[in-house]
Amino acid sequence: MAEGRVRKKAEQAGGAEALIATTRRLAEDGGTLGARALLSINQPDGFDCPGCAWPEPQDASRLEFCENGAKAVSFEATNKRTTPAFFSEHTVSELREWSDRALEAEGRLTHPVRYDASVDRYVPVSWDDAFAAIGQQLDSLEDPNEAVFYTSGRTSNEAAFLYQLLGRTLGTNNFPDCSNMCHESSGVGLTESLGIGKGTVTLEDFDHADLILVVGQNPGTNHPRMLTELQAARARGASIVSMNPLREAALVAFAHPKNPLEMLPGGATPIASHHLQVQVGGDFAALTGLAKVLLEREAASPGSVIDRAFVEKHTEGFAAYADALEAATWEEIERESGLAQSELAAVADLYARSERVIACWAMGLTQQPHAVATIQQVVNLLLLRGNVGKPGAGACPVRGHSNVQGDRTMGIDHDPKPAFLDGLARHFDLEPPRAPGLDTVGTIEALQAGRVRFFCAMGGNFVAATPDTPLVAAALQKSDLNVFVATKLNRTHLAVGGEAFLLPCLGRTELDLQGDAPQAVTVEDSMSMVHASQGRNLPASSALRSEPAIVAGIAAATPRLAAIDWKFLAGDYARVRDAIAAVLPGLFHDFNERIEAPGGFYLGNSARDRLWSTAAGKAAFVAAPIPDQSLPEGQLRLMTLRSHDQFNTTVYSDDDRYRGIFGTRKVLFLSATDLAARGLGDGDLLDIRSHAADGLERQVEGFRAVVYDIPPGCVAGYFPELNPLVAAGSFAHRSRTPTSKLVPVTIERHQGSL
Ligand SMILES: Nc1nc2c(c(=O)[nH]1)N[C@H]1C(S)=C(S)[C@@H](COP(=O)(O)OP(=O)(O)OC[C@H]3O[C@@H](n4cnc5c(=O)[nH]c(N)nc54)[C@H](O)[C@@H]3O)O[C@H]1N2
Ligand SMILES: Nc1nc2c(c(=O)[nH]1)N[C@H]1C(S)=C(S)[C@@H](COP(=O)(O)OP(=O)(O)OC[C@H]3O[C@@H](n4cnc5c(=O)[nH]c(N)nc54)[C@H](O)[C@@H]3O)O[C@H]1N2
Ligand SMILES: [Mo]
Repeated sequence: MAEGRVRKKAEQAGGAEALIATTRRLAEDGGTLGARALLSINQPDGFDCPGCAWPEPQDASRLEFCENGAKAVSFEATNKRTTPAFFSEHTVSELREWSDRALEAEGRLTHPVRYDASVDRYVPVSWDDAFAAIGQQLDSLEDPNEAVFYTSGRTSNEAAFLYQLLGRTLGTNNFPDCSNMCHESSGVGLTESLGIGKGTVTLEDFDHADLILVVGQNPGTNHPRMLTELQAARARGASIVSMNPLREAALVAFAHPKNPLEMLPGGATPIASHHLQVQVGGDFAALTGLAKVLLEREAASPGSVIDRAFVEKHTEGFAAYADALEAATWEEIERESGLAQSELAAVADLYARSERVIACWAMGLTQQPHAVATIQQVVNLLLLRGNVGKPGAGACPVRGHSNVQGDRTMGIDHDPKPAFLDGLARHFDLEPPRAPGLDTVGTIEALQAGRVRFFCAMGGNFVAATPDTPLVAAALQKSDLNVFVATKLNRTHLAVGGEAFLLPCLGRTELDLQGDAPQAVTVEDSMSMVHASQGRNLPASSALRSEPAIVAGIAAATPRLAAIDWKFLAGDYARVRDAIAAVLPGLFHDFNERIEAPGGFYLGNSARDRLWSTAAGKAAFVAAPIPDQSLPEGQLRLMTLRSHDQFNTTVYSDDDRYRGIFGTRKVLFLSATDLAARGLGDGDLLDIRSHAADGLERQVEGFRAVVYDIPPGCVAGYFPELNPLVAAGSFAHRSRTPTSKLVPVTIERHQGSL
């Protein structure tokens, strides 16, 4: 043990040096390197990386952090400050003209401020006055459903639990969250197919898989620590198949020669053994093709491919699924997927030869119009060979925000599970509302209709992250009171409504004292491991409060919520955890004791144990015909992506070095074929127009054409710059996730000068 620790220290130092080099530019921008902070990322007694939700290895001697995690930490640990003096110098109208990047570059918020319409500025306010005004407003609502509580996935379990408790004590389930725009489709699809909306694998399964599918995901940028697993799997002979319209760096492509993949464990070696360059939205057809080959092989040699014992004992719906596969023609599979039958057959045969298969996916699947049905095709494929509930196999939706999965478990859910509400009712002696509340798309509709009087955002950047940026910004202005809890200024905070409060909070990396006692929070990663996180950095300002303290402050100032002793609860987060344990005893019994274990504890997963909490008590094959997604002549399928230098709406720089883009984010990646067909060339300036069912005109201007290896008919560009093209009314069936990955667009040469 002692030896392990010494080795860990040595590795830490080396790792930190490399990271310091890669984050030097951030320092030049005014970010502190936060070297001390970097050293405690993902350590047993440190804080959880605020980057992504990829789990930490259980082996404590294995230090895990990555370049992009370091960026997230450095960005929070910046020494720049957005003070009341800054707000006195700039009107809110003026700040609306600033770029998202410029707003956040001002650094950490330091003091609570209130919007004063008479001077069009945020002005200082005391915490007590802010809480009193917010509490009074909440108390005055005639209908609790006039209030909306948004959450972004960085919020800790403890803060999220108190936040939902506030809303439900008030009487609403209006909890839209970033998950609605993210993995909602996975939750909906998996719940119906497997009886649980979470991934079934643990990190250890990656050590045993023979084949790992990576569908619609760019781990080299968005989950860099996942590459460690993929590379190790490849090194021991496992196959890795990527399905993606792009040959993403590290996974498939070599990096731009001038820009080596410094921080990628795989160096310049592509990790994937096979690449299926599917067209945007073509996954349903591709997955149908793979399964069709498997059934054909099985018919030729019965018992050779399908795990019949598993299918019979554990599943239902196989016959209808087999019928749907038979009905699908190769002509339509090839046309809709953009892939040749031979390519699909090669991967299907590889799948049939593999004993243990993990399927990973992210936004490339979840943000399509047919996302839920497509994810269910992934599950169907796994079920065919019993690849759920055995070591080295399973479904792995790779979550985004570091605690987005935990927030759901804590009840940040517009459609909460009855058992959770029963637990709240029992423990807090209240009658929580049972009717579903507003999700993100529902909130946008309600804002536009003027039905929201109170909007609160626990983190995030609602205006920039949602579709239809300008329309949402205007709609958020219609509310009577907006409350924003945040670490940095962003576009959302400029949608001030009748009144607004901007309340600055501690970040994950910072020391959180309640009374004199340092507090730990907990988070749940993408593989259902719950563990503690404790910040060490000195807070960016002595006026900051923690998210739990802010929720408790608001609740305690709201007379109609007086039945709960909020300040007592938030005074020691162990008390919040005791309450969570009481509400969810099955998952969180002995919560405070169990987080003492290094690495925390595993929440378990029923499907992993082959217990199917579905209507039929079995895992479900879900059959559906291949959707027709053909577009009118001339339209292209736009997918909106992250660059290597951003975290969602937070843009660190205008570079995307793995894709060879420097100094601008206003680009559109297209095939040479599509450019030539329009008489356009590489580097030309374009205007992009989208086409939605509502007929509204949506356009962005002056984007530079970049010829790229992308299937003809498909184009790509960056989120959030392209969000004005995504229509709020265009969302995935059943999950209502905005379709950020399949936006029908046309392009033309830019009119006028820039
Ligand atoms: N550094 C960094 N890390 C992050 C984030 C960040 O912004 N920066 N964001 C976090 C969050 S909230 C999330 S949700 C995750 C997001 O992680 P990803 O899902 O990897 O993020 P995207 O950039 O949206 O990339 C989607 C990938 O899907 C592919 N794709 C697009 N459309 C299709 C399609 O129709 N079919 C297929 N098969 N592929 C398609 C794209 O080419 C791209 O490779 O990352 C998390 N981690
Ligand atoms: N077109 C398009 N749109 C998309 C996507 C896409 O791929 N394409 N992806 C979608 C996805 S997957 C997601 S998850 C959403 C993301 O949507 P959000 O989660 O709403 O957005 P973020 O950009 O992650 O939020 C950044 C802000 O969070 C605040 N913040 C940072 N840390 C903390 C903290 O510790 N506490 C508090 N209170 N605030 C903090 C800062 O003020 C920062 O400005 O966007 C979605 N929108
Ligand atoms: Mo996300």
